[in-house]
Amino acid sequence: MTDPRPQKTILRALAGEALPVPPVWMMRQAGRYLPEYRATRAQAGDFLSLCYNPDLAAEVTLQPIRRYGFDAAILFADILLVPQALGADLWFATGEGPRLSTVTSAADLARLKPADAIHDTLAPIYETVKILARDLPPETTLIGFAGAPWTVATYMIAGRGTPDQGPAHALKAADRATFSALIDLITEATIDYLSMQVSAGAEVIKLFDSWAGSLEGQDFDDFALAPAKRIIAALKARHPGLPVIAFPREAKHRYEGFAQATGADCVALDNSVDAGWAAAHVQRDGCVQGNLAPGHMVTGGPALVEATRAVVEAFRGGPHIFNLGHGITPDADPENVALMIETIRRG
Ligand code: 1CP
Repeated sequence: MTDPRPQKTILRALAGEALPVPPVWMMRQAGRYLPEYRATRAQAGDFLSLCYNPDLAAEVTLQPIRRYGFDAAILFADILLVPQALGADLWFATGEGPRLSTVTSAADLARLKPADAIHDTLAPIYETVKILARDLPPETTLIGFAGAPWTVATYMIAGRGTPDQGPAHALKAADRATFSALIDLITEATIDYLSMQVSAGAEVIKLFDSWAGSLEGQDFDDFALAPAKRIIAALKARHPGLPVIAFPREAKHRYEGFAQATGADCVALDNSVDAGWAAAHVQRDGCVQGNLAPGHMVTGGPALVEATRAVVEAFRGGPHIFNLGHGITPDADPENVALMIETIRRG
């Protein structure tokens, strides 16, 4: 009889196993801190052309795996491709981040496409997943992803990234029906999009709710928790056994109970969370991911080694996937990433 347990380290941690050395990957591991990424992006022309070019998107996904041997690869794409597939205009102004056409009324919402119309635009992404499922080393887990509905909605409503998600909170207060309908549309599209990623070969799904921290009380229940629960239930119904990582960034005390309330197999922690607290209150329910401060990838040195060991130590008693608390920044030194991995693996 073959052993039914998953063999890849990430899948073992997600199944609840405490491993002697935690598996490791890094948010934004394919990104501007790597010279080989910058070269491939230049070859593609611009960021969106890179996302929609399956060969080049697969290439940048593989670059950090070749360089560092991370335990997981994350599909190279962006959470804002879903709004674009729903009919929003999307462009990246150089040095200024993303820009989108805005959704601020029922009339704007009515102009968007239905959820099941996203696949023409997103077909190249499924192709990237297929290439990766074929070309990744056998020990590397392939993670697919999408933005959570609230976070995606904040960009669709404001037309850009915002420090306090003000425009989204304003629409929620002024016209809750339109706001909720937008959340529902994104939720439906996200289920279809992620399901297609899994069918193409993604082994794990991660849901990024980068702005969950600005939802309070009932709003957190309605717009962070409930959509995540719906997406996870639908995915697991279509793909039994699929592991899901949820990242309700800056959820603070609401990290506690998030896995149970949503059905997520793992909760990713940002670096504002005390690791000792999270071991007692979040890891109790299952796997956690995180949560080294990304600034260490810029500053390095003995402080990086010490902080890396502290994270490993705090989560040693249960299932843990080592990661940063947020994405690595473009000014990071690739040598510091190597030092972090060496510290995790050699102790
Ligand atoms: O110039 C460039 O090369 C673009 C920089 C960049 C990159 C490398 C953007 C623009 N997106 C990405 C890739 C990306 N984005 C990935 C690929 C996989 C990996 O991690 O290596 C993923 C998972 C994302 C997810 C994403 N995009 C999130 C959620 C995670 C997070 O960082 O909180 C968000 C909020 C976005 C929107 C976005 N896309 C890009 C930028 C600069 C932003 C943030 C905009 C803002 O709010 O200011």
